[in-house]
Amino acid sequence: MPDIKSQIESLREEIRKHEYQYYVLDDPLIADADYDALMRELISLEQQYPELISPDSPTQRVGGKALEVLQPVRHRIPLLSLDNAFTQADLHDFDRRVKKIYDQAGYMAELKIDGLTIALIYENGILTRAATRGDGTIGEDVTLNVRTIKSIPLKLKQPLPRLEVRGEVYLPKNEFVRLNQEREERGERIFANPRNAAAGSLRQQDPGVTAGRALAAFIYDITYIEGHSVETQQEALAFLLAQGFPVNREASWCEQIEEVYDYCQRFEEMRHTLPYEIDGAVIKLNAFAPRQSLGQTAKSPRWAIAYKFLAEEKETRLLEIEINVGRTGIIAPTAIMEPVILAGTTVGRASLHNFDLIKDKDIRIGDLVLLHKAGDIIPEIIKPVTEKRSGEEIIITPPQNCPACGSQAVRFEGEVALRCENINCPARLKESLIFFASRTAMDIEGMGPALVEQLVERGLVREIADIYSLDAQNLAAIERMGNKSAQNIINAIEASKQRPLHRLLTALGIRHIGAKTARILTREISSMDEFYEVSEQQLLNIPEIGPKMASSLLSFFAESRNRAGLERLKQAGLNMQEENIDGAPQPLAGKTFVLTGALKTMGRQEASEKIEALGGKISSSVSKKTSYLLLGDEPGSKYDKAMQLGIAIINEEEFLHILQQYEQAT
Ligand code: 1X8
Repeated sequence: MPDIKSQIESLREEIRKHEYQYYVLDDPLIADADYDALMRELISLEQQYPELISPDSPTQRVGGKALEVLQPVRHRIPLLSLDNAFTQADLHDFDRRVKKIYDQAGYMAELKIDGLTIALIYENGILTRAATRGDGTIGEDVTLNVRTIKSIPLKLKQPLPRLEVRGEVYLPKNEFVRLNQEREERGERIFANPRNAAAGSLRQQDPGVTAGRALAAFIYDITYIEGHSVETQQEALAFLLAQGFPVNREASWCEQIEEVYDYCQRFEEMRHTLPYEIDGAVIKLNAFAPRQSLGQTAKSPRWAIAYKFLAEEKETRLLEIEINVGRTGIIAPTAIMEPVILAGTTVGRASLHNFDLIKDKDIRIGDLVLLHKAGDIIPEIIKPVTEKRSGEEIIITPPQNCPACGSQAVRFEGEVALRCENINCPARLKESLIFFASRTAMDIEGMGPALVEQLVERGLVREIADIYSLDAQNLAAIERMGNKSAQNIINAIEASKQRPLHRLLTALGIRHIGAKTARILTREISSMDEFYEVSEQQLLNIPEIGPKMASSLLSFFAESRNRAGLERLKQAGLNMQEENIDGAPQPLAGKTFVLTGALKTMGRQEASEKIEALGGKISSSVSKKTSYLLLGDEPGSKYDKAMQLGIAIINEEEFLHILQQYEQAT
């Protein structure tokens, strides 16, 4: 038994180390699959010896029952807010006030993360409580939810008697975009910005929901410590990092306030290139000693200040509303506006998501509207500028019918979206075809939106399988299409018949079954015939497949219209098998590639697919396990890392050569 106990504990240490490397340092030492294997081993041991399970085990992040309501907690040390600075002069004022009390300057300039403030308490090195800021005095207990955030340590490197820290939980920009896309497809309300999305995710009653949201965190302050002493903010950040906390790496020591101002300007300019949203910088007197004597105002300390960036908002005119029908039948309004430059790009369109939102915000055609970018990326109308109305503005009403096919627009209970339910709707058909032919799906070159529009308008394609009945003559009849291009497209269509099953499965656009899931499915279920027969249990036995995906697949294959469509595709000669099922060559099996910089002949996605098709793996960062670093133009820090570790570095030409060598075989 002591043996098992220490075996389990050392396995946990190993896993914690890899989580730290991956989530905090962004520098994994092992491949995902190897990490998964360690986790499985630990889970299996803990199943055999349940008495040895402890709450700080990496397996215990998601646990506990869904709560009725979040419990209020009082902060022992109130969480103060910060005074704001907006100009260089404000920073100088701050500097003067500080220097009156403490003459040796020296500041830490840090990024101000636009997230949700949390306070964490560790007792004897174990995370015992996490609370939201609330009003600064009373917050909410979100311990179970915070435990699901992988970068937050459940156990510190050192078992300090007591440590209280403060930080920000946030949703990375790309996760925000993904989450909203998903919600929109499901007809659900979308989050206005990553901050709201993070708040909504953290204040969940069910930690299982939080765990699915890919929240991240930065910890930036020690509010109380026992068993160790820190004298400066710089030391504090280093100490936090060493204890396993995610610490933002952009913090910078500045001797003078001028440097602080440079820092603020630099990050105001490059804020859009960061993967998370920031709304300013936080400037802290580096030394802790004078904090006491500097004291605080009613609600803010005098030793720190927040430099706020200008909100990037612009006014522009709403010209008209375009109504689009998506692949899944969702009827969504888009605002067409006079183009303006916003956060570095020209913006002339913004999704309005649904008609409830237009009504709630009272947006009218002809309005001047205030525009910003949600999550720093997605253009969004904040509100109409009602003071500047002329009275001529036109109120927008939801359509009664699908704008493309005229069938009645319906709204399901609990959804905000309007939908067209006609699966033969030409607008839905067009979107389905564009998706079917797209690069991640059947990859039919030349079959983009313009051609699809023509094919559907001319009645040449009424359902997906019709693509495979087209001939060069049909196509040549289309305006501005020469014989040559017609023939090229026919060749591309012909070539698509040989695509592996996972691409066809992706192309069908079944809800919840994207490219990645399709690949996972076809590893286990390798022919279309098997999909016809598959049971729910069989699907659920695949670890990555959840009940929503399973039920979506089953209902797709149960629908006779879908089966008839698939039958026509089969008759047309489409491959209905996954490649490599009977040991087709996988020459790159066991090799891990990391890509850096841009390639000339193909996109990163395409390069990744090609590597995977040959059995290789893609990893996002260089580690000892990397077999090759594929070097494109303007490589980043991965190059230096690979040099350091002595990883084989190949250029694009060499990569193409490897592909050529093997590709014929598969
Ligand atoms: C709020 C924030 C602080 C920091 C980063 N992001 C924030 N949202 C930081 O100190 N680096 S400090 C702070 C506060 O004290 N209200």
